[in-house]
Amino acid sequence: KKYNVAVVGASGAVGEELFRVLEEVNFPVGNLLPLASAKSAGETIEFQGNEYKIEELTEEVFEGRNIDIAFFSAGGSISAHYAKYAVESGAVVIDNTSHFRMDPNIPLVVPEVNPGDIALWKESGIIANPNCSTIQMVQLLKPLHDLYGIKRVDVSTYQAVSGAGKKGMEELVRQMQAFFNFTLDDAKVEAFAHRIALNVIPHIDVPQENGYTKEEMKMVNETNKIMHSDFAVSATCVRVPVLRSHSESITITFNENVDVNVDEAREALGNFENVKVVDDMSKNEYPMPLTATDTDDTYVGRIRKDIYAKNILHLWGVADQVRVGAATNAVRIAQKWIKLEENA
Ligand code: 2RA
Repeated sequence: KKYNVAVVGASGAVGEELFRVLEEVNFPVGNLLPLASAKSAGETIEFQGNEYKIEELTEEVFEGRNIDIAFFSAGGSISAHYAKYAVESGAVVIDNTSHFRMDPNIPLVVPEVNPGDIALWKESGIIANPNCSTIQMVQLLKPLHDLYGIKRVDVSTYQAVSGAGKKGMEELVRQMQAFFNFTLDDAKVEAFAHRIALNVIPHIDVPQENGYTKEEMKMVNETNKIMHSDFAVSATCVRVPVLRSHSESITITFNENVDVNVDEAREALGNFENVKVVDDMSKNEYPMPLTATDTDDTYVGRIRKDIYAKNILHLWGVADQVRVGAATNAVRIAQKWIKLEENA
């Protein structure tokens, strides 16, 4: 059976990656409907050797198109307004924005972690895709939570500029060009609060009243919703001048009585679906953005026990956030949704 697929945000960084992932996994696409704002409508995209014209996203565009699966990735306000029209037309919406994530009636899914939640899609017609930095973290937390029971997580992220979309990448490249032209001081700052070239910015998304940023609070709230847990999480989210793939330094405190065995933890991580352990300091082997970019795996290394407390483990995780943290996760949700429908 083939499935008719719409992609809202077809000209964006995640939209473009979605087409690539759908092609690579040989997704059973029937008709394809690429959608975007009026600005990008009329542009073409290539999929499986054919050219498709991007159509303008309107309230009526889904009518009579028999769309089965609609991927939304064009910003929260677009999903807030248009997702219902896709649902009313009979499609399941897989939404990559933050808009629906914390709605108690909408499942928030990382297929390796909480695939069972996909079945709740029927309540709203929507399945939410978590934030990129949350997805790659819960893939590492889940096997360790099952093994030892987590009490608290402290994470610092090193997030690539592509997390802010194409404009983030373009800004870093433009500023680096300016650096080599000796004009960096005059380079435009638009995508981030400060210059990102040769800098590090401890500020991602909107500041909240509690002193954290929205990105940091996404990591706190989404983690416990996905994992059906209630442990403490504290995040510091930082933008770094890397084009692609987010890195995370994660400190995990397990329940009081746990005595962490590093080999056991490493084995649990290595056996987890779509996680790869790269961890041999004697050979300078640990994951880096260069390791993860353009792959569908989440990499983990620098796995080590705390020097002072037997129930604390430190590790370093890296994943391509455009793929694992967005497009690939969305496609994996769709694949599981298809299995569920076909077995219904
Ligand atoms: C970022 N988390 O990296 C965002 C993208 N979803 O800015």
